[in-house]
Amino acid sequence: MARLTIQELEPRLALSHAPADHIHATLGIELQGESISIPAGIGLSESGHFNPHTHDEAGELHIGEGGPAGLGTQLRYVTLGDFFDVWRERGGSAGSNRDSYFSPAQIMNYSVDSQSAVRMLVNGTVNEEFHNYIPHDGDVIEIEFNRRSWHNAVEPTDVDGEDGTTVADAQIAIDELTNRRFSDADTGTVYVVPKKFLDVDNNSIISPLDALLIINTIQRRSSAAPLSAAVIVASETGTDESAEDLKTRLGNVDSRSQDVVDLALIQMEYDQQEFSNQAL
Ligand SMILES: [Ca+2]
Ligand SMILES: [Ca+2]
Repeated sequence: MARLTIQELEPRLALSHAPADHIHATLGIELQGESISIPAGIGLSESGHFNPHTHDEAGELHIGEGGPAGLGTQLRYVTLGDFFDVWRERGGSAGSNRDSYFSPAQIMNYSVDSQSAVRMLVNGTVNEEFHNYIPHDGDVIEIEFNRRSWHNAVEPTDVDGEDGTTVADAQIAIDELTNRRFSDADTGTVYVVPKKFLDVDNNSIISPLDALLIINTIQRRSSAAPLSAAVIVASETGTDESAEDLKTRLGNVDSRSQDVVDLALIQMEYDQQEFSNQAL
């Protein structure tokens, strides 16, 4: 009898629903601080529906509402991994998403490496069952992919960890200085969970100097002459010309690379922001 008592304490026996019961759980996915949308109609098609599936864009998973679990033929408890399988292979009216994968090593098209981590929260508590987790009715499930550090030890000016150092990295740094989504506006102190490699100089705050270091890196790599010409043209235009108009005009001046034109616009944006009162 003692053995029976132990079995009753196993988590799977604590489930309050049967495999075919119609239950709901809400799923949210955040990759480096950006929420990704989970479309309506995943797993729904004219020929039938898969289990689980979605009816709206709120991330609500409808579970147990039809036949077998996931892509298989068995009637069993649905796991979170089943949802990603359905989204990837049987997207239905939402369309299949070829990036739909989830495991401790990967979320969507982001692979976990020494500089990143994937974390799953169920109703606010860390859960390490990942794709094997069997959702309960009313669960709120959050999956996050984040950096382990605010600083990119491999290439400090590569803020997003993609494609090396580009104008996109400078734009991300300036956006953070402007909007302060991940750091304190007065002190530059970063929040707890790293989202991007925004701390270029690794001093534990995000300041205008971090953005400047990125701009300088791109500038060093670009051809100096056309760059300074582009910046002069940019600075002479004043502020009443829209960025799009300026971009077109700069692009027409000569065959300057798009990178140079983009950088000139970034520098204009940087100069126009009131960053001088922020902590360096
Ligand atoms: Ca980059
Ligand atoms: Ca810094």
